Parts: sequence; structure tokens; C-alpha cells
Amino acid sequence: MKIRDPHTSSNNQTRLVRTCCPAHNCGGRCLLVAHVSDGIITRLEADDRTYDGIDNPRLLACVRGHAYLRRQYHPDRLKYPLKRTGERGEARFQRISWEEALDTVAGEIQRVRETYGSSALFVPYGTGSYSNTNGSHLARRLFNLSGGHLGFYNNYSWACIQRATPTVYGTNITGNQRQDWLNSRYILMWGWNPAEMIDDTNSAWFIKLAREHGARVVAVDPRKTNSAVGLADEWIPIRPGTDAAMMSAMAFVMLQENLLASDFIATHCVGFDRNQMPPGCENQESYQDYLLGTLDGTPKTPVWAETITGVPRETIVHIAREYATIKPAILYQGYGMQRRAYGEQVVRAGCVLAAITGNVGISGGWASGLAFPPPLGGNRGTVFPKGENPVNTRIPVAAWTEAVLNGPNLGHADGLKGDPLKSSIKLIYAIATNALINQHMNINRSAAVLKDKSLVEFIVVQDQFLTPTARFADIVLPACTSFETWGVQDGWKYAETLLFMPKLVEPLGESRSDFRICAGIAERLGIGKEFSQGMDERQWVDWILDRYREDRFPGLPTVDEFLESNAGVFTLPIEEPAVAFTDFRHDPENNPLPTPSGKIEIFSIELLNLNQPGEIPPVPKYIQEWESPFGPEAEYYPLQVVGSHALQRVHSTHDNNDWLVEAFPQRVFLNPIDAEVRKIRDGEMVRVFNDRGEMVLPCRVTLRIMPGVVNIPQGAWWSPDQNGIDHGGSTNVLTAERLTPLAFGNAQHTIMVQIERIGKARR
Ligand SMILES: Nc1nc2c(c(=O)[nH]1)N[C@H]1C(S)=C(S)[C@@H](COP(=O)(O)OP(=O)(O)OC[C@H]3O[C@@H](n4cnc5c(=O)[nH]c(N)nc54)[C@H](O)[C@@H]3O)O[C@H]1N2
Ligand SMILES: Nc1nc2c(c(=O)[nH]1)N[C@H]1C(S)=C(S)[C@@H](COP(=O)(O)OP(=O)(O)OC[C@H]3O[C@@H](n4cnc5c(=O)[nH]c(N)nc54)[C@H](O)[C@@H]3O)O[C@H]1N2
Ligand code: SF4
Ligand SMILES: [Mo]
Repeated sequence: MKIRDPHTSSNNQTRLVRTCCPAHNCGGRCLLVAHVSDGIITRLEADDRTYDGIDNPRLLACVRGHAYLRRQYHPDRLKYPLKRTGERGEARFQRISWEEALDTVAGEIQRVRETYGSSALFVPYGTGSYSNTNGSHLARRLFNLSGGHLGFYNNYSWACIQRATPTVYGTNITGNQRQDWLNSRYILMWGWNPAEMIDDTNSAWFIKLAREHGARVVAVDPRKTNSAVGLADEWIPIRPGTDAAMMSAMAFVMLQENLLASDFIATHCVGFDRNQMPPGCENQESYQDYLLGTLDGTPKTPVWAETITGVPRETIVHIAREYATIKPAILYQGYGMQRRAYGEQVVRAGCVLAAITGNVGISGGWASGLAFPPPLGGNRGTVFPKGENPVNTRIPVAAWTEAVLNGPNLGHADGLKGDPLKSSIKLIYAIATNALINQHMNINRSAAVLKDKSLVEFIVVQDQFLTPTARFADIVLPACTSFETWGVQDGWKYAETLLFMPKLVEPLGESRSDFRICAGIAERLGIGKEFSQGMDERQWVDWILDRYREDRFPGLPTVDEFLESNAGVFTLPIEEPAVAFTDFRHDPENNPLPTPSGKIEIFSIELLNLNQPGEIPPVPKYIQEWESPFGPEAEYYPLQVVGSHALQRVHSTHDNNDWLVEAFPQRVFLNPIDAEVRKIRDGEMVRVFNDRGEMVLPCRVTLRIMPGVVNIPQGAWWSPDQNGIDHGGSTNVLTAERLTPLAFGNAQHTIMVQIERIGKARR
């Protein structure tokens, strides 16, 4: 690759340093060129390398990377440790010294551990940084080494898809490396919006290339997304939460019209029909029984699915025919449609469609499901060692409020794993997270839980800004940004790159790296040496580069070598893209899948044995959501909300970045039909509410969303007034804490609301 003189700019005063856009959970990993002058970053530019081929494409920044400078030097950056002076949530704080802050935190950790036991300590989900030396894994190491803490499993992103994919395939490594998309002839972007919801840097670009190579691309989404507009040949609006019905009807059409890959089904699958049920299950309902309505009396015809999904029957038929006959084909499942009630079903239904059309294990095809890339599964998290947690109890991550309210009574039916809890959560160390308030369900409920000091006795929040979560802290610890320390980060999902982050400038004010803060607490807990191993951030980065080099990146440079070359990134070029399940496809008997039967499980004995056929059927089914346009709730709350992942934010990160807010103001998007009956005009202020909460925000009336559905992009900061009405547009004032039945996942996109005009025109 051609590299412009890396070290200096024209005036020779400014260093130009290649680095990575700070490692938030943004969906990508991109190269930035930082201009550094007099200890200040003066400019950030995108990847300046010359494009060299699809095996090693450039890592071009999105709008958030381009606007990062504003976040870096935002006037609201936290610069000093703070102590609460008002009530929790009021955000009244006073500045204190690091000595006092760290002594207090260490003292509280010790007190709570002695009083309630280690499982009363909790480090919640927090995805603010994956730059190995910054982020919540630092606190996990601190707690693991000092006696343990309550663990969790799952994440807010992928709970259902990660649990349900292996029920079909026995693994989550079900994808192909992305270069292989160019071999596909038909791509269904199902609830997948890579042009806005970055699903690793360059995914949208690979789809664009695939289309240029002749693939037909179809988007199935209630919203006419940028992907539907810019990447697709056809947009199919579908009522949220009903995709499994459309998928079932597609399978019905294929069955009726003899379009199934029958040989592949016979040799590689179990449970499609009565002739291939697993032993002992011969009399159970097969997938074909479900499609034909043999037991429930309802054939899953396109007419049946039309009334549920809102997709015209002819469209269902034509998409079924296309997907079954244009080979090879990809059905890429986005994650938004599984962050819902019964999100497990849509995942299994999509995997089954891939299987019964024979698209598994072939180049240009796609097995669906979580689709981590082979051979190793892509990014497997940070390699900074977290240590072993001596506490063996784990809760579903989104059940933390229940563990605060009712820890000792949680059981396996609530998703608890390991020993029962002796105590509820009494101390929370919230680092690199806004998931105590903003990103967790039902904000008004969480706020009430956190306000009550008899429940959680001590809350420490470690962040760069006074976020809605930080407003509830007893102590706030100011973390520096990834530009202000040494770091290294893995790719987001497809993980062909490793990006090096040299320290560019000193931390702002008195802020410190997460590593240094946690090391300071470790010292006070008497485990300073164990925690740091006598190394600083830069030495840790060298140690981490060694691990990556041994594990996945042979030839990876050292810190000194990265500094010398100013390369910023190390890539494993992909010339022969790997395809999942090729061995199994070729010879299923000798290469069985890690499922109980060794085959693709359209019918799952594991799920049968859970004995909850209504909510966890052994074959994938459409199940009406617990809040839906077909339920009694629709009388009061007739509109479905989706809270999409918006281009301008990383969840709640960047919501205070005025450069981005100006370009992408927070609004509720609704269809003219829904606006008209409510006499709402474009740009007016509206009230959005349900039993759980209420917000006031401007609206955007647009044809780019289907009638009956509104979008409130998730992540805006909760900003309640005295009456508790949110003026920030934070989707989670409307969401419910009920978890999905199998995965115990967050169903944050299953929401019904009403909208009313307030009338004040905004512009
Ligand atoms: N710009 C940006 N990119 C991001 C992130 C971000 O915050 N901002 N976050 C990253 C992270 S951590 C994650 S986990 C991923 C999340 O990625 P996703 O969960 O896939 O993102 P969403 O935008 O929630 O959902 C994708 C699409 O699904 C649609 N959708 C919602 N419900 C349904 C449904 O029931 N059926 C169908 N067919 N479509 C539905 C939405 O309209 C949306 O266009 O994004 C990553 N990328
Ligand atoms: N309604 C609804 N809710 C959702 C979702 C949805 O689709 N709908 N999506 C869910 C998903 S997929 C996810 S992944 C979660 C994300 O939820 P979170 O993990 O809470 O992500 P963020 O909101 O980005 O908050 C990260 C915080 O880390 C801080 N931070 C950034 N860098 C650093 C650092 O280096 N050190 C420290 N200490 N702090 C740092 C940021 O300032 C920010 O406050 O949200 C979930 N919530
Ligand atoms: S995709 Fe992520 S890493 Fe890339 S520029 Fe955007 S925010 Fe930064
Ligand atoms: Mo996520």
C-alpha cells in the first residue's frame, strides 16, 4: 500500500499518527490519522492508504469517527473524581481528590464483601471500550483477583441469536468470510441494515460489490433503511415481530411447489418430516406438520402470513421462489429482530430456511444464525487477562435489576446458573457502561431501584462523561479516552484486523486510564502487584500483542515496530474466503455437527426436553409477541416502536456530540397515515407514551417507515423533567424488563405505544 509520509505534515510541527477510532461497541473498527501538535489532537482524518484489493480493504471511518474530535475535547469531559452531595439521580456532586475517591471505593468493596459476600458485588454489562487496556474487563480483573463477584452471561446485543443458532447447528461459527459474498447471486438482508448499523467496517461495501457482481438484493425491514435505499433492489416492509410467520409461509410455498433441496434435507437434517424424526420423537410434530397445520389445524399459507406480517401474499410467494431457486443465496439475519419477545424463533426459522434450500456449506451461500466467521470465529473479545472468578453464580445480564431486588429468590427458572445467591446485589462498579439507566429496559423502574440506598448501597461509575447512569453514582471516576493511553483492539465481528493505538496526548484534566484507576484500587485492596504484574499500559500492550501474535496474527509487530512504521493496523489478507460447514456438506457422516444428532436440527430434542412447547417449541414457530398489534394492549397503545441503531451514535455514546446532533437530531419517525389520524405535522413536538413512561420529542413524518410502526433510534440520553417526562427521546423509558423464554434475553424492540400531538411546531 502506498503510504504518505507518515510522521510529519507540511509544517513539520504536526505529527500525523495512524491509530484506531476509539474502541467503542460501534459495530466497526476503522483507521484514523490523527494530527498531533503541541500535545493536542488538532484533526482526525480517515484511512489515508490507497485501496489495494478486496483481500485487504481500507478501513474508512463512518460519521462518528469523523466527528470524534468533538467528543475528545468536549467541554463536558469529566476531569476530576466526584462525590455525590445530593440524592442519587440529582447529579449534584463535588470535586474530590483521587486519594479520597480510591480510598472510598476500595473501602466500600471491602465492607460489602465482608458484610454480604462476594456475590453481592456486580460489574454490569459495559461496552464503552474494547481497547484492551480500557473498558469494563479491567474491573472484572480487579474483582476476580480480589475475591470474586456475581457473574453474568449473555449480552444486550445477541442474547437470542447466540442461544438459538447452536440449537440448529451446534455452533455459532455459521458464517463465511465476507469476501465470499461476492460469490452469491441473491442476498436477503433480513432485518439487517449494514449501511447504518455498522456490522463491521466494510460490510455494506461488500454487499455493494456483490450486487455489482450480479447478486439481487432484497431488504426485509419495517423501515426503508439506508440499506434498503442504497443497497437493495427491493424493499419489503414487514410488521415487526412477525418475521417467523413470513419465513414459515416461505417454507410452505417451497413445500407446495417442490422447491426444497430434498436430497440435502434427507442427508443433512433431522426433523423436517415424520420420516426423519430423531429416535423417540416419531410422534412429535415435525416441521412439515407445523407448515401443513397437521396438528394445529392452521396451514402456514401466504394468506395466513399476510394477515400477520402485512406482507402481500404474492410478495411472500415470489420471495420464496427467488430464495429457493436463485442459488447460491444468503439470508443474512440482523440482530434487531431477535432483540424481541420470542426472538429465538426468528433465528431458528431463518436457519431452517437456509438449510431446506441447501444453502449451507457452499460458497456464495450462508447458513444464517449468528454467523461468526470460520475458521476461528472472528473476534473473541479482549485478551487482557481477566482472571478466574471464584464466584460461580451467573445471571442473565439483563436480569441485574432482579438480582438487586430479589437476589436470594432467583432460581434456574429466572435463568440463574450456579449456586443460589445469599444476598442481593449491594455494590455496583459501573465502568464503560450506560446500561444501569439508559441502555437497560424500563428506565423509570431502574431509576427507582437505584435511588433506593437500602438496595444497592454503593454505586461507582467510571466514565468520560456525566451520563444518565453516572447521575446515580455515589462516586464518579473520570476515565481518559483511548487516545490518551496505550491500546490495541481486535476487529468487531469478522476480525481480520488488529489496530494499534499509541498514546497520542496526555489525559485531560486529572482523568486516568481504566487500567490505572483499577490498579490504584487493587493496591488499596492489597493486590497491586497481582493486578498490574509490575507493568504499565504500554508494557501491557506489548504483552497483548505477543498473545495475538501467538494466537491469530503471525508476524504481528511489537509496540516499537508499530511506532516505527506508523502502520496503525495489521491485517490478515483474505484471498480464499473460508466457508462454514464445507466438510459437513461434503461428508456429513464423517464430519458431524456438534449437535446431539450430528445433523442440522430442524427439530430439537434439547428444546423438546425443556417441556415448554408454547414458548419454546422444538420446531421454529411464529408466536404472537406479548405486546403486539393483535393483543388487547393495542386498544390503548396501537403503534409498534422499533429503536434502531442509529448512524450518529454508538448506543448512548456521542449523544452529547453536538456536531452529530446537528446533522442527526433525535426524532420519532412515523408514517403519514399515522400522522394524519393524529393531526400531526412533520417537525411538530409529540408525546410518546405507554404504561411505563413518556417522552416528548420532535417527529419526522416520512414514507420510509411502514404504517403502524414508529422508530425512536435507541441511545438518546434520558433527560427527565420534574414530572419524570423524558425530553431526550430515550427509547428505554418505554421498554419492559420481561426476558425471552429460552435465552433470557432482553426484548427491547417489543414495545407498543400511543403518540399524541402537542402541536408546537418546531420549525
Ligand atoms: N451506527 C451504529 N452501528 C452499530 C451500533 C450503533 O450503536 N450504531 N451498535 C452495534 C452493536 S453493539 C450491535 S449489537 C449491532 C446491532 O445491530 P442490529 O440489532 O441488527 O441493529 P438494529 O438497528 O437494532 O436492527 C436492525 C434493523 O432491524 C429492523 N428491525 C427491528 N425489528 C425488526 C423485526 O421485527 N423484523 C425485521 N425484519 N426487522 C426489524 C430495524 O428497523 C433495523 O433497521 O449494531 C452495531 N452497529
Ligand atoms: N432500547 C434499546 N436498548 C438497547 C439496545 C437497543 O437496540 N434498544 N441495544 C443494546 C445493545 S445491542 C447494547 S451493546 C447496549 C450498549 O450499552 P452500553 O454498553 O451501556 O453502551 P453505551 O451506551 O455506548 O455506553 C458506553 C459508555 O462507556 C463510556 N466510555 C467510552 N469509552 C470509555 C472508556 O475508555 N472507559 C470508560 N470507563 N468509559 C468509556 C461512554 O462514555 C458511555 O457512557 O445497549 C443495549 N440497549
Ligand atoms: S465504524 Fe466505529 S470504528 Fe469505524 S469510524 Fe465509525 S465509530 Fe469509529
Ligand atoms: Mo450490541
